[in-house]
Amino acid sequence: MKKITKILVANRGEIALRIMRSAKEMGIKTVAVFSEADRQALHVQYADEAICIGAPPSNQSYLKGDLIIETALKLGADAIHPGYGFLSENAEFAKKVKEAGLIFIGPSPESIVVMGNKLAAKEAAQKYNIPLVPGTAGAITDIEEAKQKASEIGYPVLIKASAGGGGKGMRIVEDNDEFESQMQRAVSEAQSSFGDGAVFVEKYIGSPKHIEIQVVGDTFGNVVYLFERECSVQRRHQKVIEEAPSAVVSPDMRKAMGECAVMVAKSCNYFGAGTVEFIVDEKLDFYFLEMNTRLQVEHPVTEQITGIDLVKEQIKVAQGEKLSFTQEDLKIEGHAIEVRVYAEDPKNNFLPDIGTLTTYQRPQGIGIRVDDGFAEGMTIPIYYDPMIAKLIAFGKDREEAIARMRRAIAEYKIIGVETTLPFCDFVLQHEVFLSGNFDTKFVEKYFSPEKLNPTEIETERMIVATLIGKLLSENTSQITQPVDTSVQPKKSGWKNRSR
Ligand code: MV4
Repeated sequence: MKKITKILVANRGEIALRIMRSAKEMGIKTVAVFSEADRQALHVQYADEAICIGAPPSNQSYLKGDLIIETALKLGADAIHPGYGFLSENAEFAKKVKEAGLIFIGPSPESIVVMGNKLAAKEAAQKYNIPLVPGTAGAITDIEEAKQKASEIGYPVLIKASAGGGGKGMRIVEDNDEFESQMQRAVSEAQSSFGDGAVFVEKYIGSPKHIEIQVVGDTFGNVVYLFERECSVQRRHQKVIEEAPSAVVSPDMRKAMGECAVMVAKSCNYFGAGTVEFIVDEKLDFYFLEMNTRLQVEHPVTEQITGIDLVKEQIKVAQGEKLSFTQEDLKIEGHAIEVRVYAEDPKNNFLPDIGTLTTYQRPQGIGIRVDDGFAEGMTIPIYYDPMIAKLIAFGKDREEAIARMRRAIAEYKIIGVETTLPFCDFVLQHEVFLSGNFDTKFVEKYFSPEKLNPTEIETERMIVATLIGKLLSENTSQITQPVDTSVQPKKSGWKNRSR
């Protein structure tokens, strides 16, 4: 067993910082790699050493696996943590890290390969009698056979790409007549996006909930589940709000899903932190969808309710330690919610709104955690994901967590870019969200931009603008008339932007 002494973090932004914090607590040195766009970034400042690896576009920096491995060797790092995104689910990279004599902080390349292929994942899960959505056992090769199968399953069906994920290469088919054309579209999309045209058919679950289970395994074959995260509030396959535990999952259902998730992990000899995704129908029947072989964006809600530092566990497992807890040691305490704060304009179809954070004041106080990678005055680069921060609220129960989150959203002051904070607040006060019983259609069904109230700051600005307007346009004899402050519009010129 070789203790890790220095970790190269092959990532940027909040997750790079998140990883370095746990490393620091463990007395492990850190190396940051960064692109030319991230010279001033917080992960660069925080690391013990930092090295520029290339131009801003990801394929010239954060995706350059060979260069990153070379850098780790040169600086004497003994392990690489890939974070999420970028190289995190690249089996080839994981293998090369290992071959270079370094530790990959994540599962084996073999686990990544199996779970990266949806058909292989379903096949592995099937051997353990995990519930799967009814569908074809393998890739479609014969169109008539596939149509026959679709009729047996019953329309609507869903055609999915085996190499896909996040909704890419998915096609809903309503009836027999459109099967062939939809299938051709799915195959060509899969081929062009993933270089693998293999597709399969599943029964289409109309309004599913998306509930996932966090698992952690060690290299001795021990695997435990760290309960569920409810991730149904999403927009175009982009998660918006995540929480743990789920309001609809009973203790029995939790145990059943947890044990299924552990078996899925065991089916591919999994070690490290991973997430097993399920869809759940109206009857609360659950079906295994896929496994994500990385640390996920929303992992903090699990950390908050279990008290487990998932990054620390990843590092311990990677250096060959046994899990220090059993399933019986784990229990849920309280309730945690995470909202993702994106530099996107929810009033304008969530258009990315990159720019400089002229004002950036984080919320504080009891039950609040902010995982971010920015500070006031920094510019959000155009090259990467526009997520500014993850805001996490924790309370003794769901109600308290929601109240804390709404208070924190009100405290969060971001000027310079539009953010998804007002949209998150809209969700948090919605009766359907408050009921706890919502599905992946929530945003589609209930959100429209008019639902957003102007923020306090915007309201103030509008009142001032209206007053000034009145004063300028009216002659002095009319000034004694009451001023109408009941303004709705938000004309673009009123926004304080520094771009
Ligand atoms: C489904 C489904 C309905 N029926 N499979 C979307 C991304 C990929 N992980 C699988 N996805 C879905 N698979 C069947 N048989 C609906 C979705 C889906 C979805 C799943 C999880 C979270 C959000 C979603 C949004 C739209 C569709």
